[in-house]
Amino acid sequence: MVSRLVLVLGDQLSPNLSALQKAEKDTDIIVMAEVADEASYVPHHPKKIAFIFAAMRKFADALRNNGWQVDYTKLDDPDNAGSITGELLRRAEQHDASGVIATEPGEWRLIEALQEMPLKLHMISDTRFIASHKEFEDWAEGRKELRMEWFYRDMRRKTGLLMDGDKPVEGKWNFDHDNRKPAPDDVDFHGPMQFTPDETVEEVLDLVEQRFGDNFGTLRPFWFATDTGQARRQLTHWIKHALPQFGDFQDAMLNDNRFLYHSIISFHINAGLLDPLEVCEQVEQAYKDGHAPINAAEGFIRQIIGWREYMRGIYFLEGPDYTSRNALKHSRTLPSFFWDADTKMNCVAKTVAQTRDEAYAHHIQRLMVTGNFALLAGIDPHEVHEWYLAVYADAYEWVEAPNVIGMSQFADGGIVGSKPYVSSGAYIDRMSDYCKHCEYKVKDKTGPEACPFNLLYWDFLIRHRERFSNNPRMGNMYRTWDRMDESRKEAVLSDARVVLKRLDLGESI
Ligand code: FAD
Ligand code: DLZ
Ligand code: SF4
Repeated sequence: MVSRLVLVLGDQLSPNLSALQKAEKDTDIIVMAEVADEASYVPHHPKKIAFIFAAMRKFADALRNNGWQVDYTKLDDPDNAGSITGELLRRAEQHDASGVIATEPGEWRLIEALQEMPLKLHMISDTRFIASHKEFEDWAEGRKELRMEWFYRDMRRKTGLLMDGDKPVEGKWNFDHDNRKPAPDDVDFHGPMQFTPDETVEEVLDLVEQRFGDNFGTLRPFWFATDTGQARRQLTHWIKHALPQFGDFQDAMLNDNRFLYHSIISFHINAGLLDPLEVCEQVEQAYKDGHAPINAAEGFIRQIIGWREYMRGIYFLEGPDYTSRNALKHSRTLPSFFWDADTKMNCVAKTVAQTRDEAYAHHIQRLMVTGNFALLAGIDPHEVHEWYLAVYADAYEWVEAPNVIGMSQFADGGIVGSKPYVSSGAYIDRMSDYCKHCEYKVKDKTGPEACPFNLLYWDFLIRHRERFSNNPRMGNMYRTWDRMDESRKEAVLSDARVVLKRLDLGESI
C-alpha cells in the first residue's frame, strides 16, 4: 500500500493529535524535523529551542515505542533540507508517498508554506482546543465588541467546568476582583519542579549551545520538564503547593521571586505535552476537594478556557496581516535594554534579566512592565511582537500576537482590549516591591529622578488624546490631567521629551 506522510510539528507533541488519529500505523510515516527555518525565523531564546528539540526527540521515541514509523531529522543531519516543507518533499521522494496529512499549524506563515507545497495536502483542524474556528467565528459574528468575558462564559457552559447546572458555582462567573492582592512579604512556594537533564536533553543542550549560543538568553542551568510524564508531575506539584494562593497573588510581582504562585505550564500546554482541558479538570477537582478556594480555581480556569482560547480565536479571525497592525502609528526602535537589561529602571531590568535567564516572565511582568513601557514609549509594535515571540519559551504566534499586538500594544485598535493597558509607576509600586530597589523615585512626578513611567504615562495620554478622551473608561485620567496646573503639565511633558530623546539617541535610561 502507498504510504502517506504525517507531519508532527514541534508544538504538536500530543498523542491525540488529529493528524495521528487520521493516520494508519502500518503504512503511514511520521515526519518530524528540527529545521533551521523554524529555529531562526526570530532569534529564539536558547532554552526555548532546547525545550522544543528535547521534547520532539522524546515524543518521537514514544511514538516509535508505540509502533509508529518515525522519520526524524536532527538539526545537524547533513541531509537536513532546512525547512518543514523541504523535509516533507525530501521524505515524499524517498518513500514515493502519495501526500501529507497535517494538523493545522499555529502560524499563518507555516499554513501558507504548506499550502504552497507541490504535494497533496490534507490539512485538518487542531482539535486540542476547546473552541473550533467555526465556533469562534459564530460567536464573533455580528458583535460590536469581542469581549473575552462573554466568550469565557460560553466556554464554561460548553465544558461544564465550575458549573452548577446552567449557573456558575458560588453564583458568580468571575472572581477577578479577589485576585489583585499586592505582593506578599513571603512566598511559601519554591517555584516549579526542576528536572535534571537526561542523556537526550544533554545532547540537545550541546547542539543548541553550539548553534544558538549567541542568541539572547541563558541556556544552562536547564531544568524544564521535557515530556508529558514530567510535565504532569510538575502540574501536580503546583496544584498541591501553590494553587490555593494562585488567585490572591496572580497580579503581584516581587524583586527577588521570579515565579510567585504561577504554574509555569504554558510552554508545556502550548507544545502539546499537557492537555488544557485535563489541566482544568484537575484544578476543578482540587476546588471540589476543598483544597483550593474558588478565586484560585476560577482565576486559573479563566486563563485557560477563557483567555487562551479567546486569543487563538482572535488570531485566526483577524488573518495574516494582524502582526503588522499599528493603530497608534508607533515607530520608535526597541531600546537596547530589552536585550541587555542595562537600565536604571529596576522593574524593567529585573524583568528582562529574568527573561534572559528563564525564558519566562509572568503575565503582569509582560503586560505592566515591559509591555507598558513599550506602549508608553511608542515603540514600533512589530518590533515588540518579534521580541516577545523570540524570548519566551511559550511563544507561538497564535497566542503571542493577540497578547502583544492586541492586549499589550493596542496596535489592533481595540479588538482585544477596550482601552490600552497603560499605567504610571504607581501601579507597579502597588503590585510589587520593585520601586524600593530602584534609582528612580516612584513618588517623583517630574525632575531628574522621576520614574520614567510617570512621565511617559502623561505623554502617551496627551499624544493620543483625540483617540482616547471619549473612551468612558479613560475619562478620569483626562480629568486628572486637566485639573493639573499649567506649569506642572509643562514640566511633565518637557521631562518626558527628554526621556524620549535619550531613547532616540540610543542612550540607556
Ligand atoms: P499562569 O499565570 O500560571 O496561568 C495559567 C495558564 O493560563 C498559562 O499557563 C496559560 O496557558 C494561560 N494563560 C494565562 N494568561 C493567558 C493569556 N493572556 N493568553 C493565553 N494564555 C494565557 N502566553 C503564552 O502562552 N504565549 C505567549 O507567547 C504569551 N505572550 C504574552 C505576551 C504578553 C505581552 C502578555 C501580556 C501575555 C502573554 N502570554 C503568553 C500570556 C501569559 O503571560 C502567559 O501565558 C503566562 O505568563 C504563562 O505563565 P504560567 O504558565 O506561569 O501562567
Ligand atoms: C518554535 C520551533 C522551533 C524553534 N523549531 C522547530 C523545529 O525545528 N521543528 C518544528 O517542527 N517546529 C519547531 N518549532 C515550532 C514551530 O515553529 C511551530 O510549529 C510553528 O510556529 C506553528 O506554531
Ligand atoms: Fe519601575 Fe518606576 Fe518603580 Fe523604578 S520607580 S521600579 S522605574 S515603576
